Amino acid sequence: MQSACPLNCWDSCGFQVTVENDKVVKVEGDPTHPITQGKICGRGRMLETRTNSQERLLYPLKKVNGKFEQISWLQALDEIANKLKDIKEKYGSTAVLHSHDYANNGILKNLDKRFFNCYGGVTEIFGSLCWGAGIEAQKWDFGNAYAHEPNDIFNSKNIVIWGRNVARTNMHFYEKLLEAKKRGIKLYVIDPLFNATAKIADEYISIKPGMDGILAAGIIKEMLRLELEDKEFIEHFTHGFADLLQLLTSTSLEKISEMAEVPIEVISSLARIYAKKPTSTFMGLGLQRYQNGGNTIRLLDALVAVSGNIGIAGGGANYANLQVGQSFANEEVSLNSRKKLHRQFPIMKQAEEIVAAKDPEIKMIMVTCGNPLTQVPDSKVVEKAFTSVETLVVIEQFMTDTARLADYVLPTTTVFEEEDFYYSSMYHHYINYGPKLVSPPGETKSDLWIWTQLASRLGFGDDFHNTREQWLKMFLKPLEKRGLTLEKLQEQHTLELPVLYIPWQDRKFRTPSGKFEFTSNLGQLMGDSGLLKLSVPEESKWNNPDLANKFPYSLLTIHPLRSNHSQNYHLLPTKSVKIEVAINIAESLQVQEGDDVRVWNDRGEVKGYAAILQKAYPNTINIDEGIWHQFGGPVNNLTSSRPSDNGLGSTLYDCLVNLEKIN
Ligand SMILES: Nc1nc2c(c(=O)[nH]1)N[C@H]1C(S)=C(S)[C@@H](COP(=O)(O)OP(=O)(O)OC[C@H]3O[C@@H](n4cnc5c(=O)[nH]c(N)nc54)[C@H](O)[C@@H]3O)O[C@H]1N2
Ligand SMILES: Nc1nc2c(c(=O)[nH]1)N[C@H]1C(S)=C(S)[C@@H](COP(=O)(O)OP(=O)(O)OC[C@H]3O[C@@H](n4cnc5c(=O)[nH]c(N)nc54)[C@H](O)[C@@H]3O)O[C@H]1N2
Ligand code: SF4
Ligand SMILES: [Mo]
Repeated sequence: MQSACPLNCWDSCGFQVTVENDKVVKVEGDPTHPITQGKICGRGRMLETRTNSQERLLYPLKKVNGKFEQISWLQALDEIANKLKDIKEKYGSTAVLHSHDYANNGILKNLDKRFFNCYGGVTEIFGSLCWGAGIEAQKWDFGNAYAHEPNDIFNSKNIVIWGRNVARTNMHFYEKLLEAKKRGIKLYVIDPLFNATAKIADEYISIKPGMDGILAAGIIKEMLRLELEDKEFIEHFTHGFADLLQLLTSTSLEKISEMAEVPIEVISSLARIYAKKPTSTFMGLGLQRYQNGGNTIRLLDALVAVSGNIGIAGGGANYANLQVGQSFANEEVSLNSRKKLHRQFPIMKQAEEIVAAKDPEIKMIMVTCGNPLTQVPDSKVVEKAFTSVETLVVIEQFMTDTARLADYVLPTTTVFEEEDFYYSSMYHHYINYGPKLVSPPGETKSDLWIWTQLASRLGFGDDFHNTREQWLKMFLKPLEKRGLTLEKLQEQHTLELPVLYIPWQDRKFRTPSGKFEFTSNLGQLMGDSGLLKLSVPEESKWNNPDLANKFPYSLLTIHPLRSNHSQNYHLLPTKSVKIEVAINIAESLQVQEGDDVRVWNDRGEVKGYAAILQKAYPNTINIDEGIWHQFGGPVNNLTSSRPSDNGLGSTLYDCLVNLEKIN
């Protein structure tokens, strides 16, 4: 039976699921899906294991004297609803915090917003650990973050991948890269790690973490020296070019090469590649999880603009594709007007904010689709915050590190146990239908059922009085006039959304000036100078030489191959932490493959075994993210909760550490 992958991922795959006796027995790719074409990754296949796992949470749990006890749904819902009522009366609704991420791409998962709005407005989190700095950057430059449709890369002469681990995180794009190579299109990969995508590149450029913006500035400078820029585009469709020129004249190419640690010949060759149009640029999310992350993406956008690769087939500054999520009636469905009180904490700093909150203090946290104890930076503070509140409610499928701390754990369904449709605003623009295929095990209930039950106890049951079908139709409302109806989706299982295949082709940018902005008006409205800068990571020898002396290595914590974040570690055989170290570190500390090592900084430590990276950028370490406490994690013991330059992103990879061999 056809279904869809719900995971937070670039690819949003179509599934073909085998069901026997009300049980999912196999998950494979749907060969009829226009983009994903029958191939899926191990994380998709493992949704069968997740669904059937003996470790699934099956009953509501309440912590009594430090131990979980099974309780009835009636008791759980009554008690939680009463607490919500009491808190609202005594302290106001913003004494409740809703902590979440995006573990499930189902559209109905967005109904949590409606619930909290109808309740009166809770303390919400804003920004994103994932892609926040870059999204904001593209809003400043273009007015929005739009990508070209996937097959447009076959119109490129060159493809440049900056910090996207395509083979691991975006497998259908990888398939397209293989095809592009067959067609003679040249592929360049810029990354501190020699990853699986770098292996198929025509040229791999190794870069020091956090220095991509400086490199992009160097490429622009060289392009101008060689007079290879697109003068016509710059003159007619951009704003603030004089400011960019001034920035570039303030430094020399030699200085840029020295800072970025990229040879001048490589910078010069990249300038020629960018000028040989069309060149498409694909940015990953790795390179913007730094203090200078927003500015980095802005300098890459500027390079794409100066080279005239915007709004043309085979070009583009491809980062995210927000067109997809913007297709639905999100605003109307969420009933924002019901919100009476309003408070927001930045997602990366939620823990500090919880601890510091006054007027009102945070009395209760409700966690949905997220596992903050492993995923939010600076775990020590996160643990302190989540244990400090009177009531923690976690809606979960498994007993995660976050669920362990809860006062109430509510067991929820997986993708195959409820009807929804799924989409991702990261890559392609097709939505996929996922019918209910099997009965939920034990007493598991969908998130939507939980909201509906709580709503009726809190006096806004009427606002939740809809069938699933009615909810799905509400979200699809704006698309109906184009014939994109629920019936059609149910019948065809995947539908193409009406998006621009080549964004900005009309050169009408959604910025205040209507132009591509090198100097951002929106940035200025937000209190920034709006100017492009030559900024570097916070934890670096330039910004913090003492720290760099004490902690000489850059720590990356990239996404794991076999797990979506923390979701599969408990179901996989390997349980200890692999610490990948650049060969120069291993040599200088006499660390051999498999040796036990400790990584630490002022925030915390992680222990594990060493694996040596032969080709990584010198002084770089990587520990894949998502590891549970019981297996030696989380890596966020080491990371910082500082926000990115524009305030909306995390700085998870802007992290200096030290390493030693242990016995
Ligand atoms: N297998 C798997 N796939 C996933 C996920 C998963 O957990 N597992 N998660 C999904 C989600 S939510 C997301 S956000 C995406 C993320 O997808 P990606 O952006 O591909 O992955 P990340 O792990 O965030 O970024 C890692 C890449 O950025 C590089 N990098 C780090 N710092 C720098 C830098 O300063 N400059 C440059 N040029 N490169 C740098 C890393 O070496 C690595 O190759 O993946 C999605 N797909
Ligand atoms: N150090 C470091 N930290 C990172 C990152 C990094 O690269 N390095 N990446 C960041 C990024 S890009 C992201 S997107 C975040 C992801 O952060 P999270 O989304 O918090 O990570 P997940 O492990 O996917 O956790 C989601 C939890 O939701 C549960 N869940 C799944 N489906 C449902 C459902 O339908 N309903 C409910 N209620 N729960 C469900 C899962 O069981 C799981 O425990 O992590 C960020 N944290
Ligand atoms: S995790 Fe991503 S690549 Fe894997 S099956 Fe799901 S959508 Fe496809
Ligand atoms: Mo993400």
